[in-house]
Amino acid sequence: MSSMLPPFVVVPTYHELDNLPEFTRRLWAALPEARLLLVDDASGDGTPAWVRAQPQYGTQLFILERAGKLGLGTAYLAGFAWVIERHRTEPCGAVVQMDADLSHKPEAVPELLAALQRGADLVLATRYREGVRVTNWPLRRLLLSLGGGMYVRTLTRMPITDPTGGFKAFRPDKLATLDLAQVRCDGYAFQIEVTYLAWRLGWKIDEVSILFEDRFAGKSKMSMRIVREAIWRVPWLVLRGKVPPRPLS
Ligand SMILES: Nc1nc2c(ncn2[C@@H]2O[C@H](COP(=O)(O)OP(=O)(O)O)[C@@H](O)[C@H]2O)c(=O)[nH]1
Ligand SMILES: [Mg+2]
Repeated sequence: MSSMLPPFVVVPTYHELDNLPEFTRRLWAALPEARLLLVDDASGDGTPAWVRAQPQYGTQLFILERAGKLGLGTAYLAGFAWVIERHRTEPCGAVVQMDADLSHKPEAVPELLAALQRGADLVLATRYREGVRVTNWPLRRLLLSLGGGMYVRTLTRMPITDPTGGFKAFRPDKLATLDLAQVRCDGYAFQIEVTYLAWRLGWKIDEVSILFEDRFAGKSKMSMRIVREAIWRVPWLVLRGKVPPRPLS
């Protein structure tokens, strides 16, 4: 890890203030140099004020404020664009995406970064490669996630054990070449869409096993709308994939 530039971590937040002190403490304990960008959708819980009161604000901690709840997918797209722009003048070693709720453990980030250093372009944290490594999740959430993964593998043929996961690390130069303007999905499907675009472009994708725990505080923003979106978007992605995605020159 020694030779790697600090990573930039992008975290969309919607009502996650109760998780942020613990999340940031553990992130910087695991990776003292990491930069963190929160993309907050007007949570109304004081997230921006909390961010500005932190000693790391402006050097390691940044916030992108959006006007309202505009969705996880567009939050990531805005965050990626911001980080890639900054990467041009102040390079980072990786772009990491994860939830704020501590389901994705900050302590696992170094393992994702190590896989990038071994040559992967995109590293996916997987809950399902070594059996089922999920704790405290309602059975219906687990079955939905396992069934969703099977659905994605069957339709897309991607050999990925956990294609709906939201904990990933990208090689920044690679992410900068991805045509994110064509991304249409927002919830779970967003995670699938980005991985599918990368896979179709022949990126080297690795999976790293993690233990996933249900969120530390607050409520999930998962909804039936997100499930319905994923159900129809996966075959849609495959059909669109018949036309090869264009890398940006
Ligand atoms: N900015 C923003 N963040 C969101 C939105 N929806 C969810 N999030 C955040 O995205 C992450 C994943 O959402 P979460 O509720 O944990 O989904 P789950 O892990 O599938 O139950 C969390 O950090 C949420 O706060 C949104 O519309 N806008
Ligand atoms: Mg979560």
